[in-house]
Amino acid sequence: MTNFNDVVSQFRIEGTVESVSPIGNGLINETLRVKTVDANTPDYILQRINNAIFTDVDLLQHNIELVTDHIRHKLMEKGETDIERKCLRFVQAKDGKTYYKDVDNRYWRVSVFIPNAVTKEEVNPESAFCCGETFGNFQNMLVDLKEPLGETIPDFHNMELRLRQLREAVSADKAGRVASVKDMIAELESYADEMCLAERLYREGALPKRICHCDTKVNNMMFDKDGKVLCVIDLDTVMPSFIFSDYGDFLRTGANHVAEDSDNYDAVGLKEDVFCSFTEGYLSTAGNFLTPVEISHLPYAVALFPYMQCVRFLTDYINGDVYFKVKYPEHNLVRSRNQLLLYRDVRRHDQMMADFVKKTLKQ
Ligand code: GN1
Ligand code: MG
Repeated sequence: MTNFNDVVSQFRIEGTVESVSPIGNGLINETLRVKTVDANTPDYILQRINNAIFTDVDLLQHNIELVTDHIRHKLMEKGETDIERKCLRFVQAKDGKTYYKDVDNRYWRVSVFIPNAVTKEEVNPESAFCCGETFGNFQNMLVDLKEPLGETIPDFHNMELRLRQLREAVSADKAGRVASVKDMIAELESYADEMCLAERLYREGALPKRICHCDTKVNNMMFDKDGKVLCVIDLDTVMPSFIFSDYGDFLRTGANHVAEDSDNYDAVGLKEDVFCSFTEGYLSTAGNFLTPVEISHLPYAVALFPYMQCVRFLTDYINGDVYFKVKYPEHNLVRSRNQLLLYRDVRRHDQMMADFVKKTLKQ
């Protein structure tokens, strides 16, 4: 059993720890809330970094420090108030680093808990606009970051790599599950070339990489009590990527009628109203720096992310559930079925999405 108090005592926190308890529902890291006794000292978030996935913790924390410092600086320049609630702050360990490696080679970090804030699990058309605005603004703020960021998970959203990983999993068939998912694999393969378009455009020099969040879910944002966005959290995957990552991945979860792991398959599908308001919000802050190629491929991005996530969940199912946390043996299979159905429904909206993007930019 981990003694969390011992871990926390390695960091330069203020106050005395009262309790440490789990919070959040991420699939990768373990997250805990640290309450301090005195009301005048902040509470904290303690996280165990999953270093099987984020193998270079030093690079990871370096990226996060660069990003948070840059954003904090921008907010100060703009004369923003309440900056501590609008930008995450990581606490130094005794050696001055923003992480601590314990005797069992486990990595930990501590950030200041943002008080009087709430997270949301569901998106509605009203909040979708703010979400789009916020992620567009996040990319916009980082457009002029001078120092290059490393890739915390190399080729994280590279569709060609994700397909190679699926094919390798299929050949190895470690968990003996391939025979039961043959149809799905064949269907995914039939869309493979089309879905690797971004990588081809990149090689041709037609599509840039920019600093993106790469895990744009509504539960990775903090809101104040009035529903206004305070800040974006979960910065582990902030790295150079195609802007499709932030735009498409948000809609993958935010605009699906059901959760990504729901087996209510008949209900899976794209919420058009959320698509429309998220797109309007995103273009209101990102529209001025996006290139025509990026803009014309936004509908492709909406299809790409359910497709990619289906490939990733199915790969993990075939490998015997080694990456995503699962609650029952078929969990990854259910998730991949759900994402494939979402992909199909998104494709039925291709024309509508393209028309809507055009119309929004004309306004
Ligand atoms: C993982 O841990 P969480 O839920 O923030 C994953 C995302 C997936 C998501 C699917 C580093 O994110 O890419 O979209 O699960 N993060 C990583 O629910 O692989
Ligand atoms: Mg998360």
